[in-house]
Amino acid sequence: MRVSPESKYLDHIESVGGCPEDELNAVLNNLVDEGLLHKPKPKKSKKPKPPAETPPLHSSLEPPKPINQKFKASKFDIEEGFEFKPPEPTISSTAYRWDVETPNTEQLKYAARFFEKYPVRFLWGAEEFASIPDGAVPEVAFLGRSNVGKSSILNALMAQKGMARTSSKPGRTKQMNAFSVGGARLTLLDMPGYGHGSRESWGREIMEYLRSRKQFRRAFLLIDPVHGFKEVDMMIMEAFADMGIPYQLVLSKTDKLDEPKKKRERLATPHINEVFMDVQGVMRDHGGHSGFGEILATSSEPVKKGINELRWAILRATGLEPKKKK
Ligand SMILES: Nc1nc2c(ncn2[C@@H]2O[C@H](COP(=O)(O)OP(=O)(O)OP(=O)(O)O)[C@@H](O)[C@H]2O)c(=O)[nH]1
Ligand SMILES: [Mg+2]
Repeated sequence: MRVSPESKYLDHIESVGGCPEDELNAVLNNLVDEGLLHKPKPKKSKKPKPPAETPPLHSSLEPPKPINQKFKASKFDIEEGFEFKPPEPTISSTAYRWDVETPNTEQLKYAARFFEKYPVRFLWGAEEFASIPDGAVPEVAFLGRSNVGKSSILNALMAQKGMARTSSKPGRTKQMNAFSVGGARLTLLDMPGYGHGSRESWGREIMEYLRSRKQFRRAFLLIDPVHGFKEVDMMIMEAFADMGIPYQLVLSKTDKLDEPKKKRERLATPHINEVFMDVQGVMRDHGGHSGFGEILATSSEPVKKGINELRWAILRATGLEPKKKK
Protein backbone atom coordinates (compact mmCIF):
# COMPACT_ATOMS: atom_id res chain seq x y z
CA MET A 1 0.00 0.00 0.00
CA ARG A 2 1.24 3.49 -0.71
CA VAL A 3 1.07 5.04 2.72
CA SER A 4 -0.23 8.60 2.78
CA PRO A 5 0.25 9.41 -0.88
CA GLU A 6 -0.76 13.03 -0.61
CA SER A 7 -1.56 13.40 -4.28
CA LYS A 8 -3.75 10.30 -4.40
CA TYR A 9 -5.64 11.42 -1.33
CA LEU A 10 -6.17 14.88 -2.74
CA ASP A 11 -7.39 13.32 -6.01
CA HIS A 12 -9.87 11.35 -3.99
CA ILE A 13 -11.01 14.41 -2.09
CA GLU A 14 -11.48 16.23 -5.36
CA SER A 15 -13.56 13.34 -6.63
CA VAL A 16 -15.82 13.53 -3.56
CA GLY A 17 -16.25 17.24 -3.97
CA GLY A 18 -14.00 19.26 -1.71
CA CYS A 19 -10.88 19.56 0.39
CA PRO A 20 -11.24 18.79 4.09
CA GLU A 21 -7.73 19.86 5.08
CA ASP A 22 -8.89 22.84 7.11
CA GLU A 23 -11.47 20.76 8.90
CA LEU A 24 -9.04 17.95 9.53
CA ASN A 25 -6.39 20.30 10.82
CA ALA A 26 -8.89 21.98 13.08
CA VAL A 27 -9.96 18.60 14.53
CA LEU A 28 -6.35 17.54 14.97
CA ASN A 29 -5.21 20.78 16.51
CA ASN A 30 -8.07 20.58 18.95
CA LEU A 31 -7.06 17.05 19.94
CA VAL A 32 -3.44 18.09 20.31
CA ASP A 33 -4.41 21.17 22.36
CA GLU A 34 -6.50 19.01 24.64
CA GLY A 35 -3.49 16.78 25.20
CA LEU A 36 -5.40 13.82 23.73
CA LEU A 37 -3.12 13.38 20.73
CA HIS A 38 0.56 13.71 19.95
CA LYS A 39 1.63 14.75 16.51
CA PRO A 40 3.25 11.82 14.69
CA LYS A 41 6.82 12.33 13.60
CA PRO A 42 6.96 13.49 9.96
CA LYS A 43 7.70 10.57 7.66
CA LYS A 44 10.49 10.66 5.11
CA SER A 45 8.90 11.03 1.70
CA LYS A 46 9.30 7.92 -0.40
CA LYS A 47 9.60 7.69 -4.16
CA PRO A 48 6.29 6.37 -5.51
CA LYS A 49 6.61 2.68 -6.35
CA PRO A 50 5.48 1.41 -9.77
CA PRO A 51 2.19 -0.55 -9.72
CA ALA A 52 2.77 -3.90 -8.09
CA GLU A 53 2.73 -7.10 -10.06
CA THR A 54 0.17 -9.28 -8.36
CA PRO A 55 2.09 -11.95 -6.48
CA PRO A 56 0.31 -15.21 -5.67
CA LEU A 57 -1.29 -15.45 -2.24
CA HIS A 58 0.98 -17.03 0.34
CA SER A 59 3.82 -15.57 -1.67
CA SER A 60 7.42 -15.44 -0.55
CA LEU A 61 6.88 -12.14 1.32
CA GLU A 62 8.36 -12.60 4.77
CA PRO A 63 5.91 -11.50 7.46
CA PRO A 64 7.44 -8.75 9.59
CA LYS A 65 8.17 -9.39 13.23
CA PRO A 66 5.16 -9.63 15.52
CA ILE A 67 4.67 -6.28 17.16
CA ASN A 68 3.04 -7.30 20.38
CA GLN A 69 2.94 -10.86 21.59
CA LYS A 70 -0.07 -10.69 23.87
CA PHE A 71 -1.22 -14.22 23.26
CA LYS A 72 -1.15 -16.06 26.56
CA ALA A 73 -1.93 -19.56 27.72
CA SER A 74 -5.47 -19.74 29.10
CA LYS A 75 -6.18 -20.78 32.68
CA PHE A 76 -7.64 -23.95 31.21
CA ASP A 77 -4.41 -24.73 29.29
CA ILE A 78 -2.29 -24.18 32.40
CA GLU A 79 -4.55 -26.27 34.64
CA GLU A 80 -4.65 -29.09 32.10
CA GLY A 81 -0.88 -28.91 31.67
CA PHE A 82 -1.04 -28.34 27.91
CA GLU A 83 2.17 -27.23 26.29
CA PHE A 84 1.69 -23.62 25.29
CA LYS A 85 2.93 -22.16 22.04
CA PRO A 86 1.85 -18.80 20.64
CA PRO A 87 0.35 -19.17 17.17
CA GLU A 88 2.54 -18.78 14.10
CA PRO A 89 1.79 -15.68 11.99
CA THR A 90 -0.59 -16.59 9.18
CA ILE A 91 -1.63 -14.74 6.06
CA SER A 92 -4.57 -15.39 3.76
CA SER A 93 -6.72 -13.33 1.41
CA THR A 94 -8.91 -12.19 4.33
CA ALA A 95 -6.61 -11.97 7.34
CA TYR A 96 -3.11 -11.43 8.62
CA ARG A 97 -2.71 -12.73 12.15
CA TRP A 98 0.33 -12.81 14.36
CA ASP A 99 -1.10 -12.89 17.83
CA VAL A 100 -4.29 -14.86 17.56
CA GLU A 101 -5.44 -18.22 16.26
CA THR A 102 -7.31 -18.58 12.98
CA PRO A 103 -10.97 -19.36 13.71
CA ASN A 104 -12.18 -22.74 12.46
CA THR A 105 -15.33 -23.41 10.44
CA GLU A 106 -17.40 -24.21 13.53
CA GLN A 107 -16.40 -20.95 15.18
CA LEU A 108 -17.23 -18.94 12.06
CA LYS A 109 -20.61 -20.68 11.85
CA TYR A 110 -21.25 -19.84 15.49
CA ALA A 111 -20.39 -16.20 14.81
CA ALA A 112 -22.77 -16.09 11.82
CA ARG A 113 -25.60 -17.57 13.91
CA PHE A 114 -24.97 -15.13 16.76
CA PHE A 115 -25.44 -12.15 14.45
CA GLU A 116 -28.20 -13.53 12.20
CA LYS A 117 -30.43 -15.52 14.52
CA TYR A 118 -31.83 -12.66 16.57
CA PRO A 119 -33.60 -9.52 15.40
CA VAL A 120 -31.43 -6.39 15.35
CA ARG A 121 -32.68 -3.39 17.29
CA PHE A 122 -31.78 0.25 16.90
CA LEU A 123 -31.08 1.33 20.48
CA TRP A 124 -30.27 5.03 20.40
CA GLY A 125 -28.62 7.80 18.48
CA ALA A 126 -26.74 10.58 20.24
CA GLU A 127 -24.89 13.71 19.27
CA GLU A 128 -23.80 14.42 22.82
CA PHE A 129 -21.86 11.29 23.63
CA ALA A 130 -21.29 12.12 27.28
CA SER A 131 -25.04 11.95 27.94
CA ILE A 132 -25.39 8.18 27.55
CA PRO A 133 -25.52 6.28 30.83
CA ASP A 134 -23.18 3.27 31.26
CA GLY A 135 -24.68 -0.21 31.13
CA ALA A 136 -23.61 -3.84 31.34
CA VAL A 137 -23.85 -4.95 27.71
CA PRO A 138 -20.43 -5.01 26.01
CA GLU A 139 -19.88 -2.50 23.19
CA VAL A 140 -17.60 -2.30 20.19
CA ALA A 141 -17.28 0.76 17.97
CA PHE A 142 -16.58 1.27 14.27
CA LEU A 143 -14.40 4.24 13.49
CA GLY A 144 -12.63 5.71 10.52
CA ARG A 145 -12.54 8.55 8.08
CA SER A 146 -15.77 9.70 6.45
CA ASN A 147 -16.87 7.42 3.60
CA VAL A 148 -14.54 4.55 4.57
CA GLY A 149 -17.52 2.17 4.81
CA LYS A 150 -18.37 2.01 8.54
CA SER A 151 -22.16 1.99 8.20
CA SER A 152 -21.98 -0.46 5.30
CA ILE A 153 -19.88 -2.92 7.26
CA LEU A 154 -22.32 -2.71 10.17
CA ASN A 155 -25.19 -3.55 7.83
CA ALA A 156 -23.21 -6.53 6.55
CA LEU A 157 -22.48 -7.68 10.11
CA MET A 158 -26.11 -7.31 11.14
CA ALA A 159 -27.29 -8.84 7.84
CA GLN A 160 -29.74 -5.93 7.58
CA LYS A 161 -29.40 -3.67 4.59
CA GLY A 162 -30.38 -0.12 5.46
CA MET A 163 -30.28 -0.55 9.26
CA ALA A 164 -27.37 1.91 9.41
CA ARG A 165 -27.70 4.68 6.83
CA THR A 166 -25.04 4.80 4.14
CA SER A 167 -24.23 7.28 1.41
CA SER A 168 -21.63 7.93 -1.26
CA LYS A 169 -21.44 11.48 0.12
CA PRO A 170 -18.94 11.75 3.02
CA GLY A 171 -20.42 12.75 6.36
CA ARG A 172 -23.63 10.70 6.14
CA THR A 173 -23.58 9.50 9.75
CA LYS A 174 -24.19 12.60 11.85
CA GLN A 175 -24.46 11.04 15.29
CA MET A 176 -23.31 7.97 17.18
CA ASN A 177 -25.85 5.19 16.59
CA ALA A 178 -26.14 2.08 18.73
CA PHE A 179 -27.53 -1.26 17.56
CA SER A 180 -28.35 -4.26 19.69
CA VAL A 181 -27.52 -7.71 18.29
CA GLY A 182 -27.26 -11.33 19.44
CA GLY A 183 -30.39 -11.23 21.58
CA ALA A 184 -29.37 -8.01 23.38
CA ARG A 185 -25.99 -9.46 24.40
CA LEU A 186 -23.88 -7.06 22.31
CA THR A 187 -24.03 -3.42 21.20
CA LEU A 188 -22.46 -2.17 17.96
CA LEU A 189 -21.69 1.53 17.63
CA ASP A 190 -21.66 3.33 14.30
CA MET A 191 -19.56 6.46 14.72
CA PRO A 192 -19.62 9.63 12.65
CA GLY A 193 -16.56 9.68 10.39
CA TYR A 194 -13.70 12.07 10.96
CA GLY A 195 -12.45 14.32 8.17
CA HIS A 196 -14.49 15.49 5.23
CA GLY A 197 -18.02 16.51 6.17
CA SER A 198 -17.53 15.86 9.86
CA ARG A 199 -18.09 18.08 12.86
CA GLU A 200 -14.98 19.57 14.39
CA SER A 201 -15.49 18.43 17.97
CA TRP A 202 -16.24 14.79 17.16
CA GLY A 203 -12.65 13.53 17.37
CA ARG A 204 -12.37 14.79 20.94
CA GLU A 205 -15.83 13.58 21.96
CA ILE A 206 -15.35 10.12 20.49
CA MET A 207 -12.01 9.69 22.28
CA GLU A 208 -13.52 10.83 25.54
CA TYR A 209 -16.44 8.45 25.13
CA LEU A 210 -14.23 5.44 24.37
CA ARG A 211 -11.88 6.25 27.22
CA SER A 212 -14.52 6.56 29.87
CA ARG A 213 -17.11 4.01 28.75
CA LYS A 214 -17.23 1.11 31.21
CA GLN A 215 -18.55 -1.57 28.87
CA PHE A 216 -16.47 -0.55 25.87
CA ARG A 217 -14.32 -3.45 24.60
CA ARG A 218 -12.63 -2.65 21.29
CA ALA A 219 -12.55 -0.05 18.53
CA PHE A 220 -12.48 -1.37 14.98
CA LEU A 221 -10.62 1.21 12.92
CA LEU A 222 -11.42 1.01 9.22
CA ILE A 223 -8.80 1.81 6.58
CA ASP A 224 -9.54 1.92 2.86
CA PRO A 225 -6.49 0.24 1.29
CA VAL A 226 -6.80 2.18 -1.96
CA HIS A 227 -6.50 5.53 -0.18
CA GLY A 228 -4.18 4.33 2.57
CA PHE A 229 -3.45 5.93 5.91
CA LYS A 230 -3.84 9.64 6.41
CA GLU A 231 -2.08 11.53 9.19
CA VAL A 232 -5.31 11.65 11.18
CA ASP A 233 -5.54 7.81 11.19
CA MET A 234 -2.05 7.58 12.63
CA MET A 235 -2.86 10.18 15.25
CA ILE A 236 -5.95 8.23 16.23
CA MET A 237 -3.88 5.04 16.65
CA GLU A 238 -1.35 6.92 18.77
CA ALA A 239 -4.12 8.39 20.86
CA PHE A 240 -5.58 4.90 21.35
CA ALA A 241 -2.19 3.68 22.51
CA ASP A 242 -1.64 6.68 24.82
CA MET A 243 -5.05 6.20 26.41
CA GLY A 244 -4.89 2.41 26.49
CA ILE A 245 -7.91 2.06 24.21
CA PRO A 246 -7.84 -1.38 22.57
CA TYR A 247 -8.29 -1.32 18.82
CA GLN A 248 -8.08 -3.51 15.74
CA LEU A 249 -7.45 -2.49 12.14
CA VAL A 250 -9.92 -3.59 9.46
CA LEU A 251 -9.36 -3.02 5.76
CA SER A 252 -12.60 -1.99 4.06
CA LYS A 253 -13.66 -2.05 0.40
CA THR A 254 -10.97 -4.61 -0.47
CA ASP A 255 -13.07 -5.62 -3.48
CA LYS A 256 -11.31 -2.69 -5.14
CA LEU A 257 -8.04 -4.58 -4.93
CA ASP A 258 -9.61 -7.37 -6.97
CA GLU A 259 -10.76 -5.15 -9.80
CA PRO A 260 -9.69 -5.98 -13.36
CA LYS A 261 -5.95 -5.64 -13.86
CA LYS A 262 -6.20 -2.58 -16.12
CA LYS A 263 -8.26 -0.58 -13.65
CA ARG A 264 -6.12 -1.78 -10.74
CA GLU A 265 -2.96 -0.55 -12.43
CA ARG A 266 -4.55 2.80 -13.12
CA LEU A 267 -5.39 3.06 -9.41
CA ALA A 268 -1.95 1.65 -8.57
CA THR A 269 -3.51 -0.76 -6.11
CA PRO A 270 -1.18 -3.28 -4.55
CA HIS A 271 -1.78 -6.93 -3.72
CA ILE A 272 -3.44 -7.72 -0.40
CA ASN A 273 -0.26 -9.34 1.01
CA GLU A 274 1.64 -6.14 0.40
CA VAL A 275 -1.18 -4.15 2.00
CA PHE A 276 -1.10 -6.32 5.13
CA MET A 277 2.66 -5.85 5.50
CA ASP A 278 2.49 -2.09 5.03
CA VAL A 279 -0.46 -1.69 7.35
CA GLN A 280 1.24 -3.69 10.09
CA GLY A 281 4.36 -1.57 9.63
CA VAL A 282 2.41 1.67 10.04
CA MET A 283 0.59 0.28 13.05
CA ARG A 284 3.91 -0.78 14.63
CA ASP A 285 5.25 2.76 14.19
CA HIS A 286 2.09 4.49 15.43
CA GLY A 287 0.52 3.13 18.59
CA GLY A 288 1.15 -0.55 17.88
CA HIS A 289 1.06 -1.71 21.48
CA SER A 290 -2.63 -0.98 21.83
CA GLY A 291 -3.47 -2.68 18.53
CA PHE A 292 -4.70 -6.24 18.27
CA GLY A 293 -2.57 -8.84 16.43
CA GLU A 294 -4.98 -9.40 13.58
CA ILE A 295 -5.75 -7.32 10.50
CA LEU A 296 -8.87 -8.32 8.58
CA ALA A 297 -9.61 -7.64 4.91
CA THR A 298 -13.30 -7.09 4.26
CA SER A 299 -15.81 -5.84 1.74
CA SER A 300 -19.50 -5.13 2.24
CA GLU A 301 -20.38 -4.87 -1.44
CA PRO A 302 -20.70 -5.95 -4.22
CA VAL A 303 -19.92 -9.23 -2.44
CA LYS A 304 -19.40 -9.68 1.27
CA LYS A 305 -15.91 -10.74 2.29
CA GLY A 306 -14.38 -11.38 5.69
CA ILE A 307 -17.65 -10.66 7.52
CA ASN A 308 -17.78 -13.87 9.56
CA GLU A 309 -14.14 -13.43 10.53
CA LEU A 310 -14.96 -9.93 11.72
CA ARG A 311 -17.97 -11.27 13.60
CA TRP A 312 -15.71 -13.80 15.33
CA ALA A 313 -13.19 -11.07 16.19
CA ILE A 314 -16.02 -9.07 17.80
CA LEU A 315 -17.18 -12.07 19.83
CA ARG A 316 -13.62 -12.64 21.05
CA ALA A 317 -13.19 -8.97 21.91
CA THR A 318 -16.32 -9.03 24.04
CA GLY A 319 -15.86 -12.47 25.62
CA LEU A 320 -19.02 -13.72 23.88
CA GLU A 321 -17.36 -16.58 22.03
CA PRO A 322 -18.28 -20.11 23.18
CA LYS A 323 -15.91 -21.26 25.89
CA LYS A 324 -13.91 -24.49 25.68
CA LYS A 325 -15.70 -27.40 27.30
CA LYS A 326 -14.01 -28.85 30.37
N1 LIG B 1 -16.83 -0.96 -3.53
C1 LIG B 1 -17.26 -0.86 -2.28
N2 LIG B 1 -17.95 0.23 -1.88
C2 LIG B 1 -18.35 0.28 -0.58
C3 LIG B 1 -18.06 -0.76 0.34
N3 LIG B 1 -18.56 -0.40 1.55
C4 LIG B 1 -19.14 0.79 1.37
N4 LIG B 1 -19.03 1.22 0.11
C5 LIG B 1 -19.55 2.47 -0.45
O1 LIG B 1 -18.84 3.55 0.18
C6 LIG B 1 -19.71 4.66 0.42
C7 LIG B 1 -19.64 5.08 1.87
O2 LIG B 1 -20.15 4.04 2.68
P1 LIG B 1 -20.69 4.32 4.16
O3 LIG B 1 -20.91 2.96 4.77
O4 LIG B 1 -21.81 5.27 4.16
O5 LIG B 1 -19.40 5.01 4.79
P2 LIG B 1 -19.24 5.63 6.27
O6 LIG B 1 -17.84 5.34 6.69
O7 LIG B 1 -20.32 5.15 7.16
O8 LIG B 1 -19.38 7.18 5.94
P3 LIG B 1 -19.78 8.40 6.97
O9 LIG B 1 -21.03 8.00 7.69
O10 LIG B 1 -19.96 9.53 6.03
O11 LIG B 1 -18.61 8.59 7.87
C8 LIG B 1 -21.10 4.21 -0.05
O12 LIG B 1 -21.31 4.71 -1.33
C9 LIG B 1 -21.01 2.70 -0.07
O13 LIG B 1 -21.89 2.14 -1.04
C10 LIG B 1 -17.33 -1.92 -0.13
O14 LIG B 1 -17.04 -2.88 0.58
N5 LIG B 1 -16.96 -1.90 -1.44
MG1 LIG C 1 -21.74 6.17 8.24
